[in-house]
Amino acid sequence: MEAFQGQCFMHGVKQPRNPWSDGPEYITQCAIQPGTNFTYEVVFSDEEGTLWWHAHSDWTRNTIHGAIVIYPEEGSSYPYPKPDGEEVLVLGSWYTYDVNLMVEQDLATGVDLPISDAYTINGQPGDFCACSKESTYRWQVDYGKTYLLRIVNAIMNAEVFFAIAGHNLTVVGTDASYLKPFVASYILIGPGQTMDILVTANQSLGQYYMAARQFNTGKAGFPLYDKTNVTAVLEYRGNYTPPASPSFPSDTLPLYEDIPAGITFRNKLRSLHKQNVPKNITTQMYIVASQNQFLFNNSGNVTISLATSLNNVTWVNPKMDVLHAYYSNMSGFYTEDFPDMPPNFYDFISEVLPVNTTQSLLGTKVKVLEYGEEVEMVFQSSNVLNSSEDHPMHLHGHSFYAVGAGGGNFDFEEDPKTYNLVDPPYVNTATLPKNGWLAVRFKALNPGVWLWHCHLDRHLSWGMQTVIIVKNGGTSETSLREPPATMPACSDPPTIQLWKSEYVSRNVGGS
Ligand SMILES: [Cu+2]
Repeated sequence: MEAFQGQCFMHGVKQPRNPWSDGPEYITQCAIQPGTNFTYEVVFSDEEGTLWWHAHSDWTRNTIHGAIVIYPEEGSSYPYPKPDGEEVLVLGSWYTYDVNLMVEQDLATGVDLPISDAYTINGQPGDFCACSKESTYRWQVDYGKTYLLRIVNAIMNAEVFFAIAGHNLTVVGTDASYLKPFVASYILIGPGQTMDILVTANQSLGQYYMAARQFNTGKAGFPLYDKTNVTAVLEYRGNYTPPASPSFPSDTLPLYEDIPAGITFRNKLRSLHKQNVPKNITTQMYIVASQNQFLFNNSGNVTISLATSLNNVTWVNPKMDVLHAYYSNMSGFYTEDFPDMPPNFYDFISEVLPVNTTQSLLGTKVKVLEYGEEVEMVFQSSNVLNSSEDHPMHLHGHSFYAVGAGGGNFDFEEDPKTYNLVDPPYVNTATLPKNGWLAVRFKALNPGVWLWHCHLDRHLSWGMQTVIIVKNGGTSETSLREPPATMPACSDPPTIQLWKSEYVSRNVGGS
């Protein structure tokens, strides 16, 4: 394998008391240098189903990732009839060039970040890409059998719809947590999410496309996104004459900008059982996720640069990882003042917001929580620059309850009345909808340093992230484990760092 610098993250594995093996660069460790190694100790707890692992440095996760399958414990079984077989499909992005290099250049000059050349299923774009036709991924099934399909969205920057021609999908789990089963003709899955689906091979012997395409919630009429219809083939074993071409799910796979189809699917997710949702909230936060724009000094030229923020803070990586600094009581690497509220309130979803509605602040601001706190975070999407779009928000070290979501500005009086506090999905990633809000709750029972971020890498690279530090409880069982004997050293400056250039401290159109 070619030497690379990076580190890996077990996406969705809670790693109780063990942030040392969580992985994100500058949050819980520094990069593993080429020629060196670091061993992760992965601690599973209540996860059951499908998760995945991926690199968490620059955009290396594009190629460095894989699925994690967690079976029911010995002696227990699935909460549905045992499937006859199973299959893993990993959705990915394909770039025909060195994407990390391109990202680095784009961040240095402030322009938009790269768009993929195609999406892939198990590494192949499929029959509609000439280069892939000979090697399209094929899944062979036997008539009459029921399979558990485990789908991972490892795509860099896109939620996708997915459907199989002629076959229903029975969704039974997401993010390694069981759901009340429901039958769907398509699913919607965002970056970071995993979904477990039962598929019964009950159609005429033949070949059927499994297809996905982007769910684009970006600027209306903005044509620049990857329009690949990625396909793999579900093919029946047996004697039959193969068709000239497999059938395509054209009647069930929603179109790129079918917002109602996206919302309808998300609203179906319910935990299998009644959940113990936190109700005595001790920390309440309202967090606005926004696109921003800056003027900055790029080697003497004043340049416009894109950025993103949470509560108006654009995250800047520290030179030493937050975990090390926190554990060793070293000051100067981060501050504990990530705000609970946006600095000012405006009509977040207005179509006519000036670009300077908020001037984001560059900082390394974290939120500190006491052990055992019951937390509610309401995320609000902002439409600054008319660039509101879905944000798949992902928390490390915890799953959380996605108790509510809706359109418009969050209404502190009315919207909480719509929360599902009975059987909300228990997930590690949930979508903050375009021009809407998302409410999540969790109990802070995992001491450590944990990243909270948008799982669209273009937003992550621009700073849409923060960190929660959960303090130790009173006992050794509620406190951080000892660090491993050695952690990768923080000797080098960040390889890709926001804002390499010196900033002019005013924003576009600002006074
Ligand atoms: Cu985002």
